[in-house]
Amino acid sequence: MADKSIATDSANLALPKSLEQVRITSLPPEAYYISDFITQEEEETILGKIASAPKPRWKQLTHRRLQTWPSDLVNDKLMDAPLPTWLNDPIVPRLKSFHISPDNNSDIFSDSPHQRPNHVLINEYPPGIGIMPHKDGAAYHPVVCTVSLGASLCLNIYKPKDDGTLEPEPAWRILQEPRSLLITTSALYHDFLHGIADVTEDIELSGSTITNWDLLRSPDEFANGCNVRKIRTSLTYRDVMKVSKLGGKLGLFQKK
Ligand SMILES: O=C(O)CCC(=O)C(=O)O
Repeated sequence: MADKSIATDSANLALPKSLEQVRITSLPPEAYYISDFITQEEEETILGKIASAPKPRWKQLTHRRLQTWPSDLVNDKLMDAPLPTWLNDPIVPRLKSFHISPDNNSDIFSDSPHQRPNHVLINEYPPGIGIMPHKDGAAYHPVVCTVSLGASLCLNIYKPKDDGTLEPEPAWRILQEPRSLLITTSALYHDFLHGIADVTEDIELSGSTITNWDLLRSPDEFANGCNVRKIRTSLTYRDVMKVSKLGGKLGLFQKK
């Protein structure tokens, strides 16, 4: 790995020089997986910040809770406000540091309206809890960067059938380890659905069932074919297309 990789900042991580090196080649275009995107220390710091957020920051759903930063969308629009520093640094500069390929110096957000993610959704999944298959919709530029914290789980990718219903079984499964980054974009964003099963164990894990197996940090950890779920928290970074400047000026929708 050392000859193909470069540490892009002071965190001493062996990050890829270009995303092409970490493309999940068996998936429709495009998805990328970087197993060591943040350090253990960075993971602990972010989890600490999430835990110490004021209680009203949490939105409690039936089985899952979430935080939205800097605020919820209103009619698909974001009130202009910066991300808090602990969500911006080191993650956003690191996302912007990857070239798409050796002959394309653009970064993954070069074509997005604000050239960077302006919104982060924090989802907390206890064991047994997932999220229904869905598409992310038109509010966002079609680049999704998901940082996983705390534990591993499988993200399922579903093909819609011609009649609009779903195949019952996922077409692909992506295993996301703690501290990893998954980027999904293009056809994978527009044409396929993603979801997380409500299970306490991800089973039948192997090189033939997990589409990013070759890119995992620790495939040996799943050598028995099983991942026992623990609390997994995800940070979903996206660029919301429509931003209202008024909110920032008036200080609206900015919870502390
Ligand atoms: O937590 C994840 O990895 C997926 C989150 C997701 O699909 C969403 O928030 O739309």
